[in-house]
Parts: sequence; C-alpha cells; structure tokens
Amino acid sequence: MANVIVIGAQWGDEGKGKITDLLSRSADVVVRYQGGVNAGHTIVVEGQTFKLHLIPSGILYPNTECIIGCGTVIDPQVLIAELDKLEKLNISAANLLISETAHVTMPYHRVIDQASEERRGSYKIGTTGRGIGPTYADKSERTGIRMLDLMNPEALREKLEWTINYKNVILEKLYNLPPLDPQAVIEEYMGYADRLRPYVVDTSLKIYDSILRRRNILFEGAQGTLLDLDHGTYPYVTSSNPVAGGACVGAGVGPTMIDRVIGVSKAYTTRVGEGPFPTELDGKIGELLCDRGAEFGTTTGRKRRCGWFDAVIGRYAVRINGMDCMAITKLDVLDELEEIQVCVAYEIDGDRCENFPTSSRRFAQCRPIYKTLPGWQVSTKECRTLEDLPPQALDYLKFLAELMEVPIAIVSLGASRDQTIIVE
Ligand code: 2SA
Ligand code: MG
Repeated sequence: MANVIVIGAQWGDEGKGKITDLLSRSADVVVRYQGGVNAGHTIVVEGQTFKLHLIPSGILYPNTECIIGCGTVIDPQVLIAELDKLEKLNISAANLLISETAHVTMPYHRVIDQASEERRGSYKIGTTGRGIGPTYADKSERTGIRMLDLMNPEALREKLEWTINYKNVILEKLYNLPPLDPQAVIEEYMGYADRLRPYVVDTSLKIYDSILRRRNILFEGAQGTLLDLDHGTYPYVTSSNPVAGGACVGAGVGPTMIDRVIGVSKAYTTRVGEGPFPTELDGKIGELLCDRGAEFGTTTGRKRRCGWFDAVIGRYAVRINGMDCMAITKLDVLDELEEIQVCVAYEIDGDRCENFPTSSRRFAQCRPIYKTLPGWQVSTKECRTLEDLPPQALDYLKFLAELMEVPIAIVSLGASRDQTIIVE
C-alpha cells in the first residue's frame, strides 16, 4: 500500500469516504490535509448512522492513527461534538492527533461567511456557511489563530482581544451586525482548549517518524479537484487545495515521500453550490440521478446538482493530480437508464475544446459534446468482478478509462463495503 493520496476528481462528494474506508484497512496512518467542517462523511457503526466532518473515518479501526494536518481549519465546537459522539459509541479517540499549526475557525468566521454570501447576492459562491473561507483568509492575512495559540491561554487572550475588536469593526460597519463580546469568546475557546489539549502535537514530525518506520500512510483529500482554490472553477471553489499537491503542504511532507495518487470519481457528475456545470441535467434524468444516488450534502443537506460524466474534467483531474489510477463510484445509479451520455469534449464559440479552460467565463460558455452509449438496464449492485458486469457497463467503464487515459482500479456499486469490484 505504501504512501497513498486519495483525492476527489470532480466537485467533491465523489464517494471518497467509502474508498478511503476500504484503503484504511491497510493503512497505519490516515491524514486529513485540508478543508474543515465543510467536508462530511457518513459512518455506520452497529446500525447507527452518524456524520464526521473533521475526524478521519479511519478512527473506526482501533490501530489506525488519525491525523488532522496543518493544512486544515478546525472548528473546535464541531470537533468536540465528534469526540463526544465517538465516546458515546465506545470508539476510542486515543489514536487521534491534531496539528498545532492548523488554524482555528472562530465565531466571527462563521458570521462573516454567511453575511458576505448574503451581501454577494447573485455573485454568491454557495458556501457551506461554516466559516471556511474567512478562516483561510485570516491565515493568509496573518491574523489567524492557530491551535498553538488556543493551547496557550495568555497568547489566546492577547490575540483574541485584538482580533475580535478588529472583526467587530467589520461586523458593525460593513454588515450592520451586533459585535461579539471578546471575553465571552475567550472563555468559550479556553474551555475547548482543555478538551483538545491531549491531541495537539507537531503532526508533521509524527508523520515523518511514520515514514521512517515504513508505516503505510493514507492522505485523505476533502472536497475535490474542481473546488481547488488554485486549480478549480474559481471563484466557485473552496479556500484550500484538495488536489494531490495539497497533501504535501497540508501534511508537512515532501513530494518524494508519496508513492501513489488515486482519484475518485462518480460514474456521473454532481456539484453543490453555484458555478458553471456544463453537463448539468435539469429534467427527468437529473432527478433520477439525484433520487437513485441520494444526492444531498452531508454537511448542509443541500440538494446536489446532477449531470452526465464529463471526461474533459476527468482528464484534467488526471493531469493536475498526477493520478496513477481511478476509482469509479455509484455505477449502479445508472442501472435503469436506456442510454447514457458522456461528455468527450466541449464546444466554445464553434470551436472544439479538449482541455479544461482555466477561465471561468470560458468554462461557463462551454457546451458539452456528447457520445451516447447504450445503458444496461439490469442491476449491477450484486456484481463483484468485472466479468459479472453487463457488457454495456463494462464498455462504459472502458470508454471512461480510454478518454481519461487512466486505468480504473476500483468500481463501487453501492454504499456497503462488499459492493465493490477491485480490478486486478
Ligand atoms: P466553502 O464552504 O467555502 O468550502 O464552500 C465553497 C464551495 O465549495 C463547495 N463545497 C463542497 N462541495 C461538495 N461537498 C462538500 N462537502 C459537503 C458534503 C457539502 C454539503 O460532503 O456533502 O454538505 O453541502 C463541500 N464543501 C464545500 C461549496 O458547495 C461551495 O461551492
Ligand atoms: Mg461529502
């Protein structure tokens, strides 16, 4: 297994949770390297369903070390709620480590995220409203609060007094919102600090130590390639780097330590939030994909927009992430369709375009050029090998692999662990 990065090849929600869960079995360490409580995966333990936003699902394996790296942003309130939930289920969090240089999401980040979205009107991004953008903005502006500060009452008091007074000017003058009481926030966050202290360490050092001991490390991306701040559909992106390159920065490891990159993509496409989406389907087929795929956000419950598979994006994701292979998820969602379309290229102003355009304006003008393939119209949910698949489904997968120029290593046909084909 060695050191592997798993990333989303589309706009997030590709089913990375299930694939990382599969790979976690052979991992000694699982590392989250970016994002915050905007991510979410659903976990089922003893028939009970619950959601994790920050803690890697690897926590369910008693011997797997789970690391929340320096590239993440941490909302302590949500993290503590997750720890409480695990405790209730008798799942030990003793193997959890949190980076001391990760940035902390504060109440003003959440307020500003929501207020600025409202202010943007028709230019809104469609954020999760969890304060992610403002937390990363403060990191870049160098006014952020890090876990190190949270752990040090004196530093916390000093930094927060200054910062909250500064943010209050923005809240009052820019958004006409009530100011925050610095003392109340300081007290609240000091309480969180005590609860989190046992987990907070220099995680980069811990990861390096694991590398030297040849332990298997899984770097788990949140969101997806097209939501990457630098390489996605800017400005309709998140504020971190979900691409494979982000794993090095966000975990604090050098690129020579990484052995493999696995991309995860749905057999169709979804997107939550605003922004162009060339293969989006408004009508009956879009509804069918949404219904059969249960396409609702884990964090906000928002309905996801659905559309056909887009191989231009797929090729782009293969390139930007240096992908070795791909996992295709939710193939079974397509089971009932008579015909399936795949976007093979775009048309912009009468020209054929094979490559993902960097300009959002151009991207918004892209019209998909489709190739139509026959559907299979039988259930694939029970297939466990490629030979079990109906020939049309196999042809569909072969076509995707050809278009993206990447081998397909895993096919997923449902939420449970056994509904998986591992391609030898
Ligand atoms: P933000 O909140 O600043 O990161 O939002 C910016 C854009 O990034 C999108 N985004 C996501 N898209 C898909 N899935 C995400 N995670 C949750 C999930 C989403 C949910 O797992 O389902 O529950 O709604 C995620 N996180 C951020 C977001 O829609 C904006 O387009
Ligand atoms: Mg998700």
